[in-house]
Amino acid sequence: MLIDIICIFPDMLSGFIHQSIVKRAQEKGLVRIRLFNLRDFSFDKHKTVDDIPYGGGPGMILKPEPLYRAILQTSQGGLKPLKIFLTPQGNLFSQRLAREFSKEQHLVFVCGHYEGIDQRIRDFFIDEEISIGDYVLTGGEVAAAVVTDAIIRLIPGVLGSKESLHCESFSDYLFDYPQYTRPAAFKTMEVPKILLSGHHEEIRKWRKKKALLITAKKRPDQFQKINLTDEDTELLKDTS
Ligand code: 6GU
Repeated sequence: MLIDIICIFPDMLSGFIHQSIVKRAQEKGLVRIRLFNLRDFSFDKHKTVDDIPYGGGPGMILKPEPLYRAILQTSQGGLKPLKIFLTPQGNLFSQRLAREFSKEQHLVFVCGHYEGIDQRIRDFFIDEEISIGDYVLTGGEVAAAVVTDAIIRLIPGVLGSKESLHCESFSDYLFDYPQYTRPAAFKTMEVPKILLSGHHEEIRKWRKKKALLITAKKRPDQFQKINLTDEDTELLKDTS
């Protein structure tokens, strides 16, 4: 998979793409991330990437020509990429979208800044608009990191066995059960006895029940989407 990010502050993303699991995924050849600095696609002597809005008003707008050239550059050679503009006006990003995007061969993220980008780029060169939540960021770079992170971890082979994904039906809407590590007693606080028992089947059930209860309590909307198995229903009946 190839992920291209077009932005005006690539330094905001260079740390992210060279750390941890994202770095390892690239070293394993499972994903390649390229950062494109929009200024490199501005040909005037001041490397201008923005201008004042037609019709007046505050703020600056990213000019169409550098964006067009950068988008064209990312599309050289390969198949037609999916081009995504990051904006608070976009469709809300979700685990479902992360799964869909993780199946693409080539993604291009365009990060906005200032008051926005020239509408003609959005109308003619962008396939999808994505938002990461109902709040306003100063630019799309942080959103690009969020979306890229969520996508990369779903690419087969990216997570090692240590961090491996739960099976899909389990992970999609269900939160994790509570986790503990040593020591078994920390100050006066003890780890639930069942986890020290060595009874694997009882531990599995305890965890499943906790995960269901935590999800129901914290996110009833998500809990509604879970197809409960007979075992789940039994576990929830038992109030002990
Ligand atoms: Cl994708 N961009 C910006 N600038 N702000 C946002 C966002 C994106 N998603 C939520 N807020």
